[in-house]
Amino acid sequence: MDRIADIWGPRTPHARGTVWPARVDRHLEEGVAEEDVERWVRSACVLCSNGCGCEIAVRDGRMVGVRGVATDVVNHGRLGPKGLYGSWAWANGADRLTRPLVRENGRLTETDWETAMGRIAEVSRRLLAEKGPLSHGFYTSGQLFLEEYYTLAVIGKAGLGTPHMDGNTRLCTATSAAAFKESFGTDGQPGSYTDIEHCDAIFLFGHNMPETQTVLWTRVLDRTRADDPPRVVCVDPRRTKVAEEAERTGGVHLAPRVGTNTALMNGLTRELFAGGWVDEEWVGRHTLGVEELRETVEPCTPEETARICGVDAGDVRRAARIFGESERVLSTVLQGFYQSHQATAAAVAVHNLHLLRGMIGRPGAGVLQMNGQPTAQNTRECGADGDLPGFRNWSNPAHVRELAELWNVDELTIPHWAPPTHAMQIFRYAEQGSVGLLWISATNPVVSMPESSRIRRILGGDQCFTVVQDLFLTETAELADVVLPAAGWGEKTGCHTNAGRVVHLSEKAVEPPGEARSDLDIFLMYADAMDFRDRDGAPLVKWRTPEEAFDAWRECSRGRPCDYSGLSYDRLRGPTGIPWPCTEQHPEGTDRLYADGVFNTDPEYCETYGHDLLTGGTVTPVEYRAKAPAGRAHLKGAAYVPPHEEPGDEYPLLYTTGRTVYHFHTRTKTGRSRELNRAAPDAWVELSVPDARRLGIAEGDRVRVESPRGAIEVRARIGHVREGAVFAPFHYGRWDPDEVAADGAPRQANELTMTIWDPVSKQPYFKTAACRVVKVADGDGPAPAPTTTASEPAGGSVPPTRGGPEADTSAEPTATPDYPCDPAVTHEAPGHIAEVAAPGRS
Ligand SMILES: Nc1nc2c(c(=O)[nH]1)N[C@H]1C(S)=C(S)[C@@H](COP(=O)(O)OP(=O)(O)OC[C@H]3O[C@@H](n4cnc5c(=O)[nH]c(N)nc54)[C@H](O)[C@@H]3O)O[C@H]1N2
Ligand SMILES: Nc1nc2c(c(=O)[nH]1)N[C@H]1C(S)=C(S)[C@@H](COP(=O)(O)OP(=O)(O)OC[C@H]3O[C@@H](n4cnc5c(=O)[nH]c(N)nc54)[C@H](O)[C@@H]3O)O[C@H]1N2
Ligand code: SF4
Ligand SMILES: [Mo]
Repeated sequence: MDRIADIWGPRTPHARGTVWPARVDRHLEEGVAEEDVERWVRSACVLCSNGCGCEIAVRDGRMVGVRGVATDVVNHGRLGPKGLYGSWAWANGADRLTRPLVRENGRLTETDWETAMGRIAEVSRRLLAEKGPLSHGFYTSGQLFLEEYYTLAVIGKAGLGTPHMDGNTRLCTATSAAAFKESFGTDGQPGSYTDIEHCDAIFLFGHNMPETQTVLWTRVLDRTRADDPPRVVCVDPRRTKVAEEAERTGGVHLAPRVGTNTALMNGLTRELFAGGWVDEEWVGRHTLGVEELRETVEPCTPEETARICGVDAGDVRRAARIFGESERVLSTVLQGFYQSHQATAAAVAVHNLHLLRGMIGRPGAGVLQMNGQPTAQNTRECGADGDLPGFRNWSNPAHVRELAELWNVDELTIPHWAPPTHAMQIFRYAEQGSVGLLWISATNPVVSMPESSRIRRILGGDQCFTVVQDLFLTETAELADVVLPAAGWGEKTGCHTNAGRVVHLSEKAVEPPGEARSDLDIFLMYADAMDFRDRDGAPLVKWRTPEEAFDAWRECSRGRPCDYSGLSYDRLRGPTGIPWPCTEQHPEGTDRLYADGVFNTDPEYCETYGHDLLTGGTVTPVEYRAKAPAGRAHLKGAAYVPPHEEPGDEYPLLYTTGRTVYHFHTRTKTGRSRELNRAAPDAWVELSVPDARRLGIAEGDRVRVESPRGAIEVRARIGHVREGAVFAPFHYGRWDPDEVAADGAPRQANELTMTIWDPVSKQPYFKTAACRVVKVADGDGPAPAPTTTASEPAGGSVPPTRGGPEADTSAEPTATPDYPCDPAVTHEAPGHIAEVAAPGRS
């Protein structure tokens, strides 16, 4: 089976309330047969937040393929195209970094670890002596392991004492975390993937799940293609595969104007009130703020919503009716909301819909504020995003004290006098030079941060010494002062937690190339070089191995919402990943949160006292305590305000960006997979049919797309984006494995995006800007965009996207095992699920 052509593989439809059948997907390198595989090593895929349980095939000390784990709760054996073709093949690339590099007379030159780390420690010590800890900034990832983040967080917070630490999770799931905190008191995914098996309707808000969590979408398809399908509602300005499924199931496709999500959500919320679908009794018992919310959304009639969003008022009513009349709705939310205008307000509005209907904490009724990156959850819970580890509240002195005791350091060392510095601000400090050492690990900001020309200038300047820790000499590494070669997935051991809170252990399968070292070892090496100590003069970081780091983290998480105390490496070597919280009392983990209708909003327990969603203004501890939330969730709204950059005469179109199924981010892994790269070898932009006609642009023509900040020249796909909007994939930087980019013209989507962020989550807006498009030259064939996805051409004779012979994979149905945390399995009586009452309802 060619899983480039057939992205989701064959269907295994099944009835509501029954377990998703198992099927094992497998792919081996061309020329390697099953019997050639010497070992299968347990792991979980790190090419998206789904975190599918898998095993890595090893032969002659190399990774040569992968297969799904049938007993894993996350994927029931399945893998998607990125997992099959892209998870391991990059590791064998001839261009891996194998030795540290330091800049000598302007050029990066190979050296040994002692020299490279010596140079970092020298700069670090000098800056500490001259300027103190605020001279240090760390920009990390959503792609390392838990053990690595926790170690980095301890070094930053208790060793150095700098608040300037964040992950690229700021670009990714900061809004998810912020929305959880605002509504429920702390971070933590309420829902479960098993909700797919129990729901009557699925709402996808700005989430192109068919391309970005392909295995989760397979799970959805196996319900929507059954005899009793849930209805699908899609909120996306492009006609994605979600939109097609919405049409098939009698749902709705709402295609709002880019940047108007909050207006749409306010319209839907008002309809719940107007339709009498609010569960007043439950709301009274379990929430705060319903009257304020009712007032906020009151002006947002369907007609007003339709006017702002450019959708049909009848469709707004129909979507609200589906939400209002369903007993169990599952909502998922991702970058179409998080990276767009009024991000936190829009994401919180999804919580509001669920709270108003009392639809949270029971099977089928759940929210998945998705993550994107595989380990983004760990960045957040371990505090590598600047938050305090364990979802502790930096403005609660008792929480700071707990950490000081755990780490045996002075409370005053731990930064808590102001909010942690977000990534965009850290780069501002690096631009000004007040951050004199910026340490970047496992992320490629030259391609992935907004306004690329500015990022290149910041990293290329002399005002800040930069360290880059990566697998490859990326566009970012090329600008560094020191480059550290890291071991990647499969070359080191560690844990990560998926978007559904499921924790997996990824075991080391092969040796890293040359002198590359695990990120954990690199951080430990720095801690040693700096000789960080605790209050008693003992080494601050008391672990050496991943397992010891994990055990230290378990202690740190104990008693907090993300409680790992019942987990161990041994337990994670069992048949499946396990969802936190996992404690002695709940050894199998917890499938969904808030089943008792009690939220984490108690002032002594919560992670934040909250913000005004419109302005980002903070709620003070005194104000918060006065509300006496006592475990009730917060209903919070914000009026819609127009985006900062709206189309006008000069830039008449809306510019938005995102992904394609075949590539992961800046392609350092997927660009090195022949199968994946061939399916989407170069950049493009998507235009609507009417816009293309007006501009005289045909499929495959070369076009110049300009915003006030920059320009790109790429080929045009005439496709299914809504009129007035232009969509660009953000994967393509300067690096070009096959040198297919015609003429070296700029093609990086972020040349055009803005330096601007959400007032609450501080997540930058990659999905709102104004642009213009002009034709540069006739095309010599179709755009290099896939035909199998939302990028499908609107017409014409574009050859279908295929993988070819080496893309051959297998998919074997297997007996479906018992998944311990699936409610369809644990409640023995058939039909029991339908009777599970909402918390507090019975
Ligand atoms: N194949 C693949 N999968 C991935 C990744 C990858 O790079 N490639 N990356 C992973 C990561 S880190 C992430 S964060 C996720 C992201 O996963 P998604 O959020 O699903 O992906 P995006 O393409 O960024 O954006 C989703 C949709 O938002 C829509 N959109 C654009 N503007 C707006 C708007 O104003 N309003 C609304 N409602 N929608 C809008 C776009 O049309 C797009 O279809 O994917 C993860 N999975
Ligand atoms: N315009 C636009 N821009 C966007 C987005 C968008 O939708 N539109 N999405 C944003 C989002 S959601 C995200 S998540 C970011 C992603 O942006 P980036 O994080 O910059 O993207 P990646 O290409 O995943 O970069 C990860 C880097 O880590 C390296 N790496 C992988 N594994 C390891 C490891 O184990 N150790 C070390 N040291 N290095 C490793 C890889 O080689 C790669 O260079 O992009 C953001 N930028
Ligand atoms: S869905 Fe995500 S985690 Fe699963 S195989 Fe695909 S890329 Fe990997
Ligand atoms: Mo992301």
